[in-house]
Parts: sequence; structure tokens; C-alpha cells
Amino acid sequence: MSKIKRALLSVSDKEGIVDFAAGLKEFGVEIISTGGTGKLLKENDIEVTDIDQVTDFPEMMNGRVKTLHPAVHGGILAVRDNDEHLKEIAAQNIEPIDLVVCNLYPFAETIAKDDVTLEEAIENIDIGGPTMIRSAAKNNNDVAVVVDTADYDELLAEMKVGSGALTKTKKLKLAYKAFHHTAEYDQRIQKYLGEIVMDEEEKQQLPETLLDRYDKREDLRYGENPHQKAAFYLEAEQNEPSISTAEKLHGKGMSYNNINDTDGALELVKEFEAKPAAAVIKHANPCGMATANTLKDAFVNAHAGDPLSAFGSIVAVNRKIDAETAKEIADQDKFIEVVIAPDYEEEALEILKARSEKMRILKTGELSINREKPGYSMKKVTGGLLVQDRDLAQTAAEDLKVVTEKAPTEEQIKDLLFSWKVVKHVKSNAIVMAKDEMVVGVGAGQMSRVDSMIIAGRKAEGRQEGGVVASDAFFPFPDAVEKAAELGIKAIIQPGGSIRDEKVIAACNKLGIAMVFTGKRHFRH
Ligand code: 93A
Repeated sequence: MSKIKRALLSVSDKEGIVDFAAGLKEFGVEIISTGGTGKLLKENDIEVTDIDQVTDFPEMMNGRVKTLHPAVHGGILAVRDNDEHLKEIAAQNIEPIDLVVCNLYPFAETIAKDDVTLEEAIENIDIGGPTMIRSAAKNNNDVAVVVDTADYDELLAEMKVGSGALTKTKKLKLAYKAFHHTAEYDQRIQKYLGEIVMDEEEKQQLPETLLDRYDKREDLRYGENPHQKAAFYLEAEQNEPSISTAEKLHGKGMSYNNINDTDGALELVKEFEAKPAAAVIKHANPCGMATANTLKDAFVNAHAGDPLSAFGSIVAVNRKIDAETAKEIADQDKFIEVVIAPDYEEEALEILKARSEKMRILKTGELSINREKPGYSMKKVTGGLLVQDRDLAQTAAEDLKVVTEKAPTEEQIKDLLFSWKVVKHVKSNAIVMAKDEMVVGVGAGQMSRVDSMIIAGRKAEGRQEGGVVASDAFFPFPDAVEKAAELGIKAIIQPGGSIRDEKVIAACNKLGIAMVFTGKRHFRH
């Protein structure tokens, strides 16, 4: 193991560099540095050799060319046990460089600024830095490369153990980290330029680089379960208010499950524009949902849909929260983990904040669904990724086909359309029972539709009498419809399309139920 004798320090993020350089000096290391880094070190009484002394060439074009020189790269790339290499560099008076400490122009920080111009972004693409990092990482047998300010202390500690030298394993590890760093850096530039040069159509097509559009926003404490690691990634381009754009105004950090459930809650209320709407979600399924003339009534009715399940729930609403609604949400008998809303009246926010330190309060701004740029929904399978269009299908009264002798009344049509919107957000097999703009029972995620019907009926506890049912997919047999009739259901909405539709329709006719077909299915898994 040979000692580190000569190091090149060139860093944009200057955190910790003075102490690190001082530490290197204690091992008798000669320090070469570029303009800004050298200036800082000299100000702190650390002796440095300026890069232009090494290259015998001035830094040019505002620093665009400063370390891009054979005196630098020859010094880094020479293989120390290759006599030819050593002779060749000696003939050019080039001395070996054993350590490269470099972090890059702040490209990510630059493009994160609101008013950034393309010129500014381009100027912040580092060329010389990655080149040095890659040279050093390639020659890791002889050269160490440090790209992370957090590694300084450990490196000095290991040099101490090695009497000024580092082990091969350590240098190889540093090289691995270095290539990771430059790869990530280049990918960020590529993504940024992609957003600028690709037209909307190209962006909407499924590109092979689908995942390149994601950037990690944060590591999460854990995943669905405490033994699973997790993180939250965001798309570079955000096209509508969502869980990904929401601002947290109060409360604990969002967990993996919170994010997933809040997404479910918000996407459900986004379907409702005409009236105040509130959704109460547990395990990504709505356990309550209602629309009403006031937001307070919508929330009260949504929560009343299944108050037992609503314990520890996520609440989303589609209107600015007023004090009246806030008081209901903050009620001590209720336990709500997350509230998400377009906005909050000042008093309402105070009421909610006072309810608990922990309850998360999120604000989205005015809600909308961007049907021009809808994006995709994705699901991971082992070894692969399923990608599909987002399910943005809409159904209006005129799309409904009455298939039974009895037609639904005006009131029933309202509830049918209401429950149809809700059922789209329930895991299959999904059954939603509703009455008077309020969900009274949900059967979710069952393997048989009739079981979902039974569960929905049990949840409704009689409140479904005279109400309606939505089914996310067709009834393969009349059994679930017979069950609905037993429960007092008067109208049903479903896609239709089963080979036994005739039997199902006949059962409805016999039982006095009105049924409409939508022609569209809303599976959700
Ligand atoms: O403009 S560059 O692409 N050309 C270079 O030759 C070069 N050499 C080092 N950028 C270059 N660097 C970068 O300068 C480093 O990656 C580092 O981020 C920065 C340090 O400059 P200073 O020491 O002047 O603050």
C-alpha cells in the first residue's frame, strides 16, 4: 500500500473541505486545488499548489477549462506499477496524483430554481469534475476518489490506520460510489433536457426511459411494514394537484401507507366537482363517502358511513375547509390520521392544528384532473412493471342503458351515478351501497361478488333499504342480485357484458329492481 502523497481538491460544495485539507496536511500530503477551493484553503492558512502551476496553463473561459489537461489526467491515470506509464509521465514532467476530492457544479440546485434559464442550467453542467472523478475511479488500483463530503472523516481515519495509505478494497468502494455519482449527475441533465426538447406527444408515449422521469423526494421511515425500506419518488413534471404536489401544513411525517391512502382519498373526491364531497379512506378503500350541500354535511355523512372503520382514517374533501367542518373533523371521538383539502380557512386550520400535534394536514390548491396529460398507473410485479393508462373513464346519465322493465327514478339515477364514481375507487370485487348521496356499505377486495354484496349489506345495517348498488364489474350469476333484493335494494348500476346477463336481468325483473348498464368496467386491484 503506497501512501497518498499528492491530492487534487476541487469542490463546489465546500462544506468540510478546510478541515479535511488540514487533516491531509498532517499526513504530509501536497494539495493541488482549483480557483475557488484554493482561495478558501489559503484563507484558512492551508498551503496549496494552484492548478495552473500544475498545468502551466491558465484556467480558461470562466473555468470551463481548468483541470482538463494531460498534467492532471496523466497524473491520475498513470498505472503505478507500469514502468512505461511512469516513464511517459516523467518525460512530460507530470507527477502522479493519488487522491481526487471533487463534487460537482450544483446542477440539481440550479434547475430547481423557479426562474432558471436554459443558459444558466447549461453553464452548471460540470465537465472537468466528472472527467477527473471518472479518471480516478478508473485507476482505483492506485488512486482514491472522494465525491461525498460525508466521507471525509472516515477517509482520514482509514489513512491513519494505514499510515497515510488506503486499502485497495477501500479505493474500489470509493470508485463504485464515484461512478454512481457521475451516472446520477448525467441522468439528471438528460432528464432536464428531455423535458425541454420532447413534445407533449413524445412525453405521453411510453418511453423506454419511463423510470428516468422519477426523482427521489424522500426516504420514508419504512414501507408497508416496519421491516421494509421505502422511499417516495416523484415525476419530474407534475400536471395536476395530487398527493405528490400537496403541501404539508402540520403534523408528523407521512408514512408509506399514509401516502398511499391519501392518494386514494384525494383521487376519489377529485371525481366530484359539482357539490361538496368528503371521502374517508382506510387501507386504500373508501369506508365512507358523501356529497351534500355543505362540506360539513358531506363530511358528517361520509364519516357516518362506517364510523367503526373510520378510526385511524384519511379524510379528503374537495372544498376549502371551513370552521364548521374543521370542528367535526377535530371531534375528540374521531381519530383521523391525515386531512387533505384544497385549502383551509384560517380558523379551520387553527382548530385542526389544535386537535393534535400528530394529525397531518395537507393542502393541494384547487382540485382538477388533467385529462390532456393523464399519465399512467403502474403496478410492480416480481421482475417487471405493469403500465397502463390511468382509469379516467367517465359515465354520465345519458350513457346509462336501462335493461330492466323498471327504469330508475331521477333520485335513483343520481345515487347510481354517485355510487358508480365511488365503486371505481374500491378494490375488486367491489360493491358500493348508497342512499341519498351517501355511501352506507362497501364490500371490497372479495374473491366473489356475492361476498362483497353480503359484506356491504352487513356494513349498511339496514340503511340500504330503498337504496342503490354499484358493482365494478358484471354479475356472473344472479345470486348477488338476489342478495341485493333481499337487502331492499331498488336499483343497480353495473357494466353488463356477462354471458348470463339475460338471467341477471330476468332476476331483477322478477324482484322489482331497476338496472342500468354502463358498458364500462372499473376493476381496481
Ligand atoms: O467548468 S468545468 O467543467 N471545467 C473544468 O476543467 C473543471 N475542473 C473542475 N468544471 C471544472 N471543475 C469543477 O469546478 C469541479 O467539479 C468543482 O465542482 C468546481 C470547483 O471549482 P472551484 O475550486 O473554482 O470552486
